[in-house]
Amino acid sequence: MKQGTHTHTEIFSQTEAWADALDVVAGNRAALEALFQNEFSQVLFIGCGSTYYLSLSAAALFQEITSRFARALPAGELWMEPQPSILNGSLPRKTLLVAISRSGSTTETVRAVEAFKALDGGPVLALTNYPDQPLAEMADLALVIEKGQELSVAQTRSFASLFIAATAMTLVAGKRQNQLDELNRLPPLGERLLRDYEPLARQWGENLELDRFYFLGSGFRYGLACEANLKMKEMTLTHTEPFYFLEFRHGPKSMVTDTTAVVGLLSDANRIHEQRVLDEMKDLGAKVLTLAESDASVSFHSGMPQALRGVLYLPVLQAMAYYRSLIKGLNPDRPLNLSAVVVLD
Ligand code: F1P
Repeated sequence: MKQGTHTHTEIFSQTEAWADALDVVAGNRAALEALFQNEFSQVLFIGCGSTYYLSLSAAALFQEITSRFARALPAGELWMEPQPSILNGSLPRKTLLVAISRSGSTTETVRAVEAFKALDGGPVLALTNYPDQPLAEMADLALVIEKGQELSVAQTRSFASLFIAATAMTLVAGKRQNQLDELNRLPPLGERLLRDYEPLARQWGENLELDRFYFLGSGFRYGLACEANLKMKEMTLTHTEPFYFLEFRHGPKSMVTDTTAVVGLLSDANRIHEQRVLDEMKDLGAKVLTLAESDASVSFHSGMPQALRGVLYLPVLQAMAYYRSLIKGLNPDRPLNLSAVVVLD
């Protein structure tokens, strides 16, 4: 079988998994509404690697949309330090734990949920792609997006499916019915992006003059920048790093050379500040790639509110990493030294 066949299939078919995620949330609407009737002191999102980065993005989005306190932690941190993570029981109300895991069997995530339940921290909501795994079985409520399952180690359609589920779940929590319906526009928009920007993804992916990538994103886009950074590491063994936009000036920009790519996940409201960072990096010799609703290297033209369309930043960046992996003679289906699930004995 040709190198990277699974990854290619999973990236370019992913909008089916996006639609499945929307169906699963719709099917669990009543249970989600009942869950969010509760007042929580905090909503704690956890995951590992890709799903930790998803947690960063989901927590920022949840807090922005619901105005409830939300944060993200690596699952390993909750496992090792459960009591400080829920403030040693000092919170006036329970914590909602949102555990995110493609496999549902990553040891740190399972152990973290066990530790949280042992402390009677509060209810557990699972977002996962596999139904018959420990996480789905331990959760009080599990959103299982089976069409996000994948054979490749590096997460692509699984991540996007779980991110859409997190976005939709957040809109339920925020009682935004009209915007929930609007999410159904995402799968065709994703199809169009993959079709229209496949050549650009390939062109940037196959440019081996670029030897380092920096992904910049602010707000909920920072977690997505982290994920794009990880795809590039896992699939292509390239030095990459993510930063909040304005943070890049405070030291890391010293690394910029004329073989550096700087990828900006632009917002709407703060674009003027973000673009200024990118212009400064271009003056330092960087090659700049922008993704935004409009007037960018990759323009979504979605007509959707910014908080609903975060998933649109992913497909082209996943495809770029895929093409770079192939041109480097690597196999994106089997990244070096990695397994699909980290199981500790
Ligand atoms: C998460 C994970 C990531 C890693 C890679 C494989 O597993 O191990 O840490 O980046 O993408 O998946 P999961 O808990 O989401 O199944």
